[in-house]
Amino acid sequence: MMSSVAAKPCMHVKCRAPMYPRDNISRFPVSDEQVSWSKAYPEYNPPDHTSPSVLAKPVWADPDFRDPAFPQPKWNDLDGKINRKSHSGPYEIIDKVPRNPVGRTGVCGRGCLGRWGPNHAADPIVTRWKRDCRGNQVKEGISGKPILQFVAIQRRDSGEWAIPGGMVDAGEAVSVTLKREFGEEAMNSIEAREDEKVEIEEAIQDLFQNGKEVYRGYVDDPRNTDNAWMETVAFNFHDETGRSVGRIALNAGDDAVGVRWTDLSSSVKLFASHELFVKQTAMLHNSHW
Ligand code: RP5
Repeated sequence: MMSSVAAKPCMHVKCRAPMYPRDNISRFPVSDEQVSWSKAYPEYNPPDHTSPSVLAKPVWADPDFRDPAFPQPKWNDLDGKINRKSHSGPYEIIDKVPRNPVGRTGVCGRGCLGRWGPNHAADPIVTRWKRDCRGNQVKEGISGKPILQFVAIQRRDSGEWAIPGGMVDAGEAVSVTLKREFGEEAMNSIEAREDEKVEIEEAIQDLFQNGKEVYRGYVDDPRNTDNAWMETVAFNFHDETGRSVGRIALNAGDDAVGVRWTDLSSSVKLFASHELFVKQTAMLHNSHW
């Protein structure tokens, strides 16, 4: 197996956009030079924002641990069924809450993320070779390399194209999250007929047996804050012959409003850090990028 991309990013960009997504909150401005916590920024005064949906205490959200009424969780550790370990190594606890390991984001609190500290996700990158009507691999004109395609979904929240990933539930194995999210978002398994469900299940079961990890670590997700951030493990599942998932009709479901096979190239624009994960996948297969 190839080694996946190093888990220690030193910069984030998408989580410093002027507006915090969904809630219409302005982020405190943070330039590239002001990201690092080691750089003094005495004027830094980010809004403390946690979305009403998180404050409503759904099962996937933590309580406010800044309130002494709540016992402190096991930071940097497995906390019951909740994984509070970071793929990037130990993070700091400042004023009772975790601090973003990459640096300032312009917002503190949790925003719309449920967990203080790392919020764990998993991303399935399902690929096949692009083929012409005779079944021959299509090569890109200039690089001469074969073109890889991956399954992209269009996110309901931002309209951006993305890998069909999702949050790892408390106590859930990453392998289960990968299959569940792909089935729900790219094949609409939730609304499929029983006979369709069997076909989807078989195709996914077969293909998802042999994945290769292409990334593990911090995600530059627009929802990140100074105290809560996304992390993921991205796996590539490759359908070499195109006869497994490659031949099943895609059907957007759950949090996705669109789904399609997308050619991999450096011009692809995706949600959060997903371009990095698909680039790693192209490198793995020595395909056109
Ligand atoms: C990203 O958010 C991850 O890479 C993953 O794709 C996604 C999980 O969040 P939801 O799609 O469940 O909102 O950071």
